[in-house]
Amino acid sequence: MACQLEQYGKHSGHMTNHSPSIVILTGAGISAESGIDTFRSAGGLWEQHKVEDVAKPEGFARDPELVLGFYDARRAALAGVEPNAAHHALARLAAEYSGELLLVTQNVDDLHERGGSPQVLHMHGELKSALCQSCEMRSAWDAPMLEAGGRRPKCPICAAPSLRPDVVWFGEMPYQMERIYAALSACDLFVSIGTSGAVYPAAGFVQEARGAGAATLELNLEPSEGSHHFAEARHGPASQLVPQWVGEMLGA
Ligand code: BJW
Repeated sequence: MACQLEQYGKHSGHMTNHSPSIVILTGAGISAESGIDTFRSAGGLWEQHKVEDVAKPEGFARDPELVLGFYDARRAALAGVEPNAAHHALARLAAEYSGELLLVTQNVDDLHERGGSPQVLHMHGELKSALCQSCEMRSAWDAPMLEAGGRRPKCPICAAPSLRPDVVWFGEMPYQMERIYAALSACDLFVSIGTSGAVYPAAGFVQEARGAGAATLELNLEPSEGSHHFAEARHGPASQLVPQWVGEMLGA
């Protein structure tokens, strides 16, 4: 472990005698080998649906049934997929690493949690959460939001039939940004896993961390749009790269 931590410490203005603090950002690529479609790959979600139809508030206002059906199908599909070696490796890191670790995911699936990660910050929301547009409260949700005959289920809190998926669409503010930026400005190492770097503000995290003196590492199938911002980049499947990197960090 010492060797790997010293390597990151060398770059870091924050490095003292403590274990380096790490911020990890994950994207759709980490769940690809579990069988969940990414967005921008060939055959990915944006080839099957127009972004403006299903991932913008205006699309939901125009055709709520289309959007609810899109998210109902993705929520139902979670029952048929399992976390892969990359999710399990990050859970192992959380359990065995002595320094501070913040796991931020852009993913709305629950594979980090099911892989054993104890704390996951879902900056783009979660499929298994409903947001009521009447009372603005959130509820755990594992059922369809579009029922037979086009009926909409009631909010468990205020009973209005006004639920929407608790996800962040384009033009909306991602969740917990203050906490994320605070962690980025204080971390020694920023690691980005399985994300194309096409969507802000997540795509700007590497520059934020690097500007604050952190070492930066990309683990992705191929160079991302922001690959050149990273001090180090490793390319290949997450199920191989992530366990290997975690092993290096833990010295085993
Ligand atoms: C593998 C692999 C394997 C495959 N192993 N790797 C600045 C500049 C320009 C524009 C903007 C800007 N700031 C804001 C904007 C506007 C906009 C934006 O970014 N637009 C872009 C089109 C340019 N951003 C927003 O509107 C955001 N809000 C916002 O900015 O609020 C204001 C604000 C201001 C200041 C500070 C903070 C906020 C909101 C963005 C919401 C994105 N929502 C979605 C949908 C969520 C719900 C859902 O899931 O349906 O989030 S869109 C979609 O893209 C989803 C994802 O989380 C997100 C990122 O996708 P991701 O994860 O990177 O997936 P892919 O498919 O793109 O890439 C997968 C990668 O994995 C690839 O590289 C593969 O190679 C790799 N891979 N298999 C390892 N086995």
